[in-house]
Amino acid sequence: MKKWFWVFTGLVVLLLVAAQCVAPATEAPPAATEEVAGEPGLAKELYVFNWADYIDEELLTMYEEETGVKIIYDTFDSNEDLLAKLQAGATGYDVIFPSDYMVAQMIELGLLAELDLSNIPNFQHIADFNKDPAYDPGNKYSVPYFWGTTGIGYDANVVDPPPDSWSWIFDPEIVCQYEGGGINVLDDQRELIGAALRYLGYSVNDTDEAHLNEARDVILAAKPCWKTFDSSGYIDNLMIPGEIVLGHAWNGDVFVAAEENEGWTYVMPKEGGVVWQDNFAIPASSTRKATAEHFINWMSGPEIAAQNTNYVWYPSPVEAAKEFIDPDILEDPSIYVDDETISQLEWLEPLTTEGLAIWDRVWTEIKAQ
Ligand code: N2P
Repeated sequence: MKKWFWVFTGLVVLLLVAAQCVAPATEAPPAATEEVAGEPGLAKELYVFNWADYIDEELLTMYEEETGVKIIYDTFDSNEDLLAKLQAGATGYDVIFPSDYMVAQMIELGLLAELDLSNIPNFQHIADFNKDPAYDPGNKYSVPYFWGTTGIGYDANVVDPPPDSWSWIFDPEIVCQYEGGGINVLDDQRELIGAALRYLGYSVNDTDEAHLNEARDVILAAKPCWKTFDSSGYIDNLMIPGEIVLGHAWNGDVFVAAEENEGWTYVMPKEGGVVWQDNFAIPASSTRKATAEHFINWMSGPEIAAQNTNYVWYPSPVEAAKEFIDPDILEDPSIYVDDETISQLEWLEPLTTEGLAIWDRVWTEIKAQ
């Protein structure tokens, strides 16, 4: 009996040892820069941080399927929000989308990684108008993503006559007629104060304290009759009939709303507004730079960039994408704006430290009331 006991125990031990040899070792958590099996040199994950409603998310899935890289996608509300997150030490992001003036500000602060454009061969397809911008000469830190304008969107089924001026956003006599269904303004410091400055006949980059106080007073007089302050969820609201009928808006977003309700129309006020360009950039803190460059290159391929424009209705800086872009988009002068219109618009420029302090105070006063 004893003998059989030992034989049996011995067999069990042998089996356990053998099983141990074939069983996979427990995996250690992946290091940030661990490579994926499929594409040599690519990280397992990529953290992408973009504006809301600003990509055809099917492209993210396509990229994941083609490369095996998993994309962790998140959104921010404004350039200032993006900057605050990076400055607060959010080091996990690999690809971010700052606008023109914010690229300049981030370069100055040392927050961006220098790009190796030889890893981004699709850069060759970027149009002359979009490349080598004043905010980043030689595109050392940024690759153009989309560009566009900021003006007024309205539902032509409700708003009549058609707005042609910023007074439709700032004159209480007009604005308060739409108190119920409803006006939205962009919750964006540079854009909203900039629009009020333009309404008053000043530059969107003005730092004169008296002018900024005037802009604040214009905003505070209209504010009680505005329904919402929103720049990230407002496309959804534009799609709900009667919810929002008029607003301060980025052009592409109004065209997306028009897919649901064809009354939605975009107009540039006669006082002029903002022309801008948003960009891919890599935070200096990214540990997955090669993968980030690979993603930027992939997104800038002509057919991919065209699919993205066909979804978000913003003009692509990728010249070679044009042949794949829906003609309705390509031929719309409110999307592919002509040079003459652009010459009446302004780019937002980085402010001086003193100027920024006044803007910040005015913005705080606007938000506090
Ligand atoms: C799209 C965001 C546009 C960004 N919802 C404007 N710079």
